[in-house]
Amino acid sequence: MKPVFVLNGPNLNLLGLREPAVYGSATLKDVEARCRAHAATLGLAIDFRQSNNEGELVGWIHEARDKASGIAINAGAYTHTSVALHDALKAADLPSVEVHLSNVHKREAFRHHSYMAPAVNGVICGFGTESYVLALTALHSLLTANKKG
Ligand code: CA2
Repeated sequence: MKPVFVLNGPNLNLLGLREPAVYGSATLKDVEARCRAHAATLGLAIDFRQSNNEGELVGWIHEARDKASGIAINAGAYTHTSVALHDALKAADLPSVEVHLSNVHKREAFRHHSYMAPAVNGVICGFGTESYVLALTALHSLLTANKKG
């Protein structure tokens, strides 16, 4: 099976280095390692990437159309601003999950709206690094059932 793309947006490269009270002490490398270990138990391959550039993230979603079986995306702050990422996810037409470390609904009002949510199968937020693990489990279920929701 093709890999699942795990895509991470702006500032997620700072995880564990700043704001541990909000995002925890795990670094993005730690999150990647956790994803790799869990994906292996599910029999999934993953391609884990991070970019601070909206256009690069759009390009990776386009690439996923041919090269990935599904997408887990933490678009960071672009979650709340990016029609371009919304359109790319819709066009990709792959099983997909929006993921957040924090519970965005408990935070500032500007984080309550997501442009990703209407373009994906489901949303997981608020469980820290575990959110990624849950997102991979959800993608595995979608892929096993071979449905797009
Ligand atoms: O909770 C999440 O996963 C977020 O996607 C994280 C984004 C934020 O803009 C979203 O509203 C929710 C922020 C990315 C990480 O930003 C950091 C900033 C400073 C230090 C560490 C991480």
